[in-house]
Amino acid sequence: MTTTQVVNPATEQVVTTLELVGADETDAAIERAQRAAVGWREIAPGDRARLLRRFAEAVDANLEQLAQLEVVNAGHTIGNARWEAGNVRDVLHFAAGIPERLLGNQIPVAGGVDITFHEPLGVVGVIVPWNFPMPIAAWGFGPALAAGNTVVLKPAELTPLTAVRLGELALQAGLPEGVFQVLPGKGSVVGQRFVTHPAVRKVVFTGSTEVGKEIMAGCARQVKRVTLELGGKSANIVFADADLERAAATAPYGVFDNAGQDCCARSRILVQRSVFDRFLELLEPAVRGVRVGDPADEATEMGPLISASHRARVASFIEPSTKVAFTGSQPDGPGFWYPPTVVLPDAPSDRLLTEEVFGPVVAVVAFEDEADAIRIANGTEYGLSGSIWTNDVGRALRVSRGVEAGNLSVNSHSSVRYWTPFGGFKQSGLGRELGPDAALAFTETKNVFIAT
Ligand code: TAP
Repeated sequence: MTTTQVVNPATEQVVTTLELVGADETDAAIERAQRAAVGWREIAPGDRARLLRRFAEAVDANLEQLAQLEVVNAGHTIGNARWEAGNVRDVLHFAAGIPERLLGNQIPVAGGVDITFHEPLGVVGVIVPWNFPMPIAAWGFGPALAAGNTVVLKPAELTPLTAVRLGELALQAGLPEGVFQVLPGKGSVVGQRFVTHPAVRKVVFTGSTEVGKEIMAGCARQVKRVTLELGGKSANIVFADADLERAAATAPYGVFDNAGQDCCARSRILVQRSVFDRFLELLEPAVRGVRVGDPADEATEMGPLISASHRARVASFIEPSTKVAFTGSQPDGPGFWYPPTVVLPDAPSDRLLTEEVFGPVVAVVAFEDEADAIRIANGTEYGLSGSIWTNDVGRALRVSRGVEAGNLSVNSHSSVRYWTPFGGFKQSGLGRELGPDAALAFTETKNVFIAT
């Protein structure tokens, strides 16, 4: 059996060694899930709801343990990790409201009655990246289970610990065996088997756009359903009429949260030319003030990057010719640290403006007017999130409608609420998670006509 060493990215110490699931065990788990699906879809809606509520309560009762695991495994700050475990609980409570509300239609027809049903798909495979191991897992398994599917879940190899614990909590809460299984393993083995095994009827993939395209192509062979949550290069657009002090004070947190390893990171700041210099003056102390350090310390605002190789990838974006405006701090000693870094690219083609760095690096550029801001914001293959800072409500709405992205916030940097839809335009993804319709992505609509 292959094993993997789980490393604490803040200390570089090995936390534990975990056995990885291979191809045969993946097949066995998928077959268990297929058998369990028969019973799970037949459970009375109220009982399925009750089991999901119990699962949510088990997560809540173990919230601190889950959060501490994420601090150690992913280097997330303890504040963020608590929010993430709480998000799993909330997604499950929200999902628990679904079984009794999965309403079909009754459509007027001649000669009979026409009704629709939202049927579960069967087995759903969820593939999770390392950047937000808990919430991203729950956004898939919560609504999928609620809609009557069984779930096999593959955490990222680097960050399996919280997912494994969630699998245990599901069983403790009373979910039947085989309904929710966590399979730590390699993407090329376990993840690929989700794509190729015919009993897996849908794959929910969150990760890089590159791997997402492969998953989509693989799923096409079986016309397998797919939801993709991929990369981003989101714009934080600051107009001259905005509250500049607040825009500058909050901009670091819109990009450096989770050390920039966030698909929604506002990694391009677009500033109206008339206030460009003033904005940079205000941004500098805000960036230098970001508290980078031990993620277990309650006061810490930014932890390390996930691994040495990821740090090397982030660092490779800063070339000798890169104009670095200023940087924040980073601790000495072991750990995969990288300081908050603000760069001023010269050309629109600079890869710091076009590629996802997935680290604490932000590029600041000037724009002339509203049309120019929208043009620059949309000048990327991605379209996940973004922010618009202005005190003109008409402009806020015009620009919100103009920017090609799935999740925008005005005068704030919020992207995610479990009861509002989340997902990307263009190459940032396909389909939506969360929100009122989350469960429908895990069903097929069936139309039945009954002659009277
Ligand atoms: P990836 O390398 O794409 O990995 C994501 C997951 O896919 C991991 O579990 C990985 O397994 C698995 N995987 C890799 N190759 C596979 C294959 N051929 N078949 C099936 N599964 C495979 O991404 P990452 O570097 O971990 O995560 C960072 C990326 O995720 C960024 O681009 C980021 O923007 C994106 N992301 C997007 C969102 C949303 S919501 N849009 C949210 C978070 C992250 P291993 O662990 O074994 O490699």
